[in-house]
Amino acid sequence: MNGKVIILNLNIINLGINKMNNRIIVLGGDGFCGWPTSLKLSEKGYDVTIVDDLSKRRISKELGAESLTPIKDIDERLAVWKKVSGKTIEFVFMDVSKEYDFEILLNLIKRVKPKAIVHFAEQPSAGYSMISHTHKKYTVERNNKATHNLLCAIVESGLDIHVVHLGTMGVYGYGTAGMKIPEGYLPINVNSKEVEIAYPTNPGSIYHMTKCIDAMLFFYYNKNDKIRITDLHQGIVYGTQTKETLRDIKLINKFHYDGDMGTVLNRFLMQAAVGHPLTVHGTGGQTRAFIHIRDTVKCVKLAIEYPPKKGDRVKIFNQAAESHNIKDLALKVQKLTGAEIRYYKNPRNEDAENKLEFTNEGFKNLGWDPILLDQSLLIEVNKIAKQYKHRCDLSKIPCASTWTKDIETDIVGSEK
Ligand code: USQ
Repeated sequence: MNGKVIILNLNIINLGINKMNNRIIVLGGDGFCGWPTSLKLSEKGYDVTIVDDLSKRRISKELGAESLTPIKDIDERLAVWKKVSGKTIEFVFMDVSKEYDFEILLNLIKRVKPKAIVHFAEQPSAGYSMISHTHKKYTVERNNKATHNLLCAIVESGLDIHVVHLGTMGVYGYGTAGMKIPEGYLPINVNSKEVEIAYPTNPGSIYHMTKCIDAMLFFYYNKNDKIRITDLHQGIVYGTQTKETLRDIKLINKFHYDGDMGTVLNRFLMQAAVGHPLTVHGTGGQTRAFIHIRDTVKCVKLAIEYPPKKGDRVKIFNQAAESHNIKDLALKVQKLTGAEIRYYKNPRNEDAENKLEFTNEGFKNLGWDPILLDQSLLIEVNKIAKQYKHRCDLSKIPCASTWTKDIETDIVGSEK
């Protein structure tokens, strides 16, 4: 009698384990957002497989500007993670944008049968995408083919897998039309009936354009094949370290500072650390959305935990904590460090000044309490930059790419 009860209980336990799918594939898991996200998911008990072709490392070499922080080989990173956490992350070297890797991607998906695939595997820089026609074509081929191959592979696998994609706030072009930018859908009135349309896109670079094209691919595959998709419209990320990357110096996250791959706030803090004037484009009147890297990983985890149901439309979150004006950020960094601010002729084709308001209720309703910029966060990034400033090549600081051929990036003013 007792024996029977035990067998029954074991069956229930087995059923529970089999039903609980904790497997996640992270495409682009070696990158600035992908690496700390993979570690967070692994720490939280997910069984993580990283897929990456290490192309960001190749691009750093091409630009002659490695990460300011020293990044270990992926094998060493993963071995150190195993040592400090006791957890194994599988690594698969693959370029998901390439036709010759499609079968490998499909077989991987069929083998792992993940609950979700997080898609970071795209060329992430607006500046890099504008360097030349070669870089424009590379960015389109890379980003849109990667997304399309992933969607095709999921359909082909016949599995019900949630795609969590890292998009950008920049798909909307930073104009607010007098209202807060909604999370993907805009209610409008047609013949006295309220309907919702996709909020209009207005990309400001080839990179941003690829994210708009991704959105179209998502709408189609969601409609036709019922793929469950969450698109994260992320703002500019600042910060470097997360709880997990801090666990060993060899797990440290990337810090791009150069004019093409680096983003504005981390760049200003690093410029202050090496004694370079802060490189404000134009008047600095541009307003952008920002998020700390620690919140990036939190939001991706929340997106995985609250997937859309089968048949739901594409779910869109604005993954950004707050807006900041570029000049105000430069003034904050100047106040903290005493750095000189320099105004450069803007290398980009963008509005000299804009307001930016957006809603981020989606994640807040799921319990997200956004990290807001304060002095301690600025000091934290500035400190890392100071620690590794010997690795900086000063000649790589100014932005090299221009949006159109006739732009020259002269200095037009300064503020001490
Ligand atoms: N800027 C400066 N000085 C600099 C660098 C940038 O004034 O040294 C200005 C730019 O002209 C722009 C703003 O700061 O007006 C933001 O530039 P950025 O290079 O920090 O960011 P961006 O090119 O917009 O792209 C970055 C990430 C991208 C992400 C996007 C979010 O590279 O992956 O999708 O931020 S968002 O901006 O919301 O579209």
